Amino acid sequence: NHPLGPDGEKAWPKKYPFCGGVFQSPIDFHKDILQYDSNLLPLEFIGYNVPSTDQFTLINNGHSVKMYLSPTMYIRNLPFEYTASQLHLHWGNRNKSEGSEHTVSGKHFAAELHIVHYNSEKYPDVTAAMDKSDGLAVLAILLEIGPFNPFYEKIFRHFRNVKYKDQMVQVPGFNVRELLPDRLDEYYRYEGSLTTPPCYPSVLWTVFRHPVKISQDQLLALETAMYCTESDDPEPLEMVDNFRNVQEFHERLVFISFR
Ligand code: GRE
Ligand code: ZN
Repeated sequence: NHPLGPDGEKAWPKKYPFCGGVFQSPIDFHKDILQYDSNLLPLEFIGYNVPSTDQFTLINNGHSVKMYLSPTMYIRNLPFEYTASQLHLHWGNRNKSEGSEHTVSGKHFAAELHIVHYNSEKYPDVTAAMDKSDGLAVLAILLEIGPFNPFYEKIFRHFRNVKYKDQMVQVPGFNVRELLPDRLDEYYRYEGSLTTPPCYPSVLWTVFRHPVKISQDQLLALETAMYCTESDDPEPLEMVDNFRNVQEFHERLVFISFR
């Protein structure tokens, strides 16, 4: 059994009780649970255009590939001001490119980008915020196959330098807004959790309705570039299928900004 994703996750609640608890993510967006809310405004992104003289650290943490963001990046138009912390991806494998965490009417997308922010009005840093009910805001971008995407390539071109766990590389700053879909006004909004242990129910989710396209080659690079294991491990473990299954969503609603 693979330690990540659908196989590994059955064992999570024993060690991490929140993983078996309430407000868990991801979920399937299907029509019975969706409710239009006219108050959902497009988010505003401040400081997202990071100069190339600044650098982001990209790291293979053994579960995903994660890029630390600049504390000068933040979002407005949520209940609080949220400051950027990191982004990371979830994906499938080369034979089954169905690695998104959230699904729409039961359908997976190829992969999913998460941009994690913390409530910087109430908490001093992401560690203090991550277990608080109003602690985090995560933007989720669904990825599907299409033309080559030069903006995602600004991250993907560094994968060769983070093949193994704990490897890291510096990435020149760029406009992180370019990773988002053109339409920022249409999204799903609900209260959920981290999708990895300890699964704290602390995340205000914004999942954009419109997927972003990356090429077949770029997706394959994501699905095959990395290992969960360190470079000297005698039993290398490919980093694939690092998505969690959709969770029960009883008695809850997802608010949508579109009809
Ligand atoms: C994750 O590890 O996948 C994760 C975080 C923080 C927020 C959401 C999330 O680390 O999915
Ligand atoms: Zn995630």
